[in-house]
Amino acid sequence: MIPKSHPRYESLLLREKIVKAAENGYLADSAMIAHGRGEAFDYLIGEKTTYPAKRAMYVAVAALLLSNNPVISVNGNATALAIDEIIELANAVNAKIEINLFYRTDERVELLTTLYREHGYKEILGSLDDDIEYLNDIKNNRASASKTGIYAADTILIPLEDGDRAEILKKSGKNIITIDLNPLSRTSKMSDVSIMDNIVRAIPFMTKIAEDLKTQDKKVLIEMVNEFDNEENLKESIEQIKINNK
Ligand code: PTJ
Repeated sequence: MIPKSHPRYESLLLREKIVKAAENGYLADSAMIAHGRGEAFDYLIGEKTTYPAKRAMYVAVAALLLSNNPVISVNGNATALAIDEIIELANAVNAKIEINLFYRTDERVELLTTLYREHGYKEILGSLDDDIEYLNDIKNNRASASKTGIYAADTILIPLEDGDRAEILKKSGKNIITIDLNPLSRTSKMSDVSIMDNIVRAIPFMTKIAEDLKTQDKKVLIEMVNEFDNEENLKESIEQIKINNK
């Protein structure tokens, strides 16, 4: 039990979630390395949501609301840190949720499917009995996608995604949104909208934004998406790291 008075309480709580998920068997072997990298970047931004991240979140939610078939792709780390919040966001923007693992094993897929169902999300895609297709005709796990989910999606939110998979998704013509604390990652650079923030802060904030943007005129949302420049926003995100550490 971590005392609330501990100066690194929030961060240690997230570590505990990751450790527990590893014990439960649904994390990738390298999940802790990925988490540690995220922690380091979060430290550099002062563990706070920056202005460019907020701007990217508004654009991301607008894009999700404008989409015909938006999908949130989930892996072990994202699930361990924010399963209930992901389900809430999916409901708020009317998106599907699909399990899509970089290090895919049937056992992990099965454990994650059960977990989402236990948390009240019955229609989880990417389960073992789902209909799978391959993106860009690449017949490997990296390119596998649910026929009614990612395969048919126009916009996909890919939090904490590996660069190889992000590239395959991008090449298949999808509109890609990522949440990645590393603004220099291939995934961040390749995405249409990159949110440099911790998934535990970003997802609940995006759900709040969705409640606000849902009442807006469609034209306003289109304008928000069209005016956004991801490269410029990433530069500003990197600038925030410098400003925070002066
Ligand atoms: O469950 P699987 O098999 O799909 O595997 C999941 C991981 C995350 C292990 C896999 O996708 C992977 O190896 O990813 P990478 O290449 O390590 O990239 C993950 C990115 O997420 C890195 O750029 C990290 O900085 C970032 N990251 C880690 N924790 C967080 C984060 N971004 C936002 N919030 C976090 N809490």
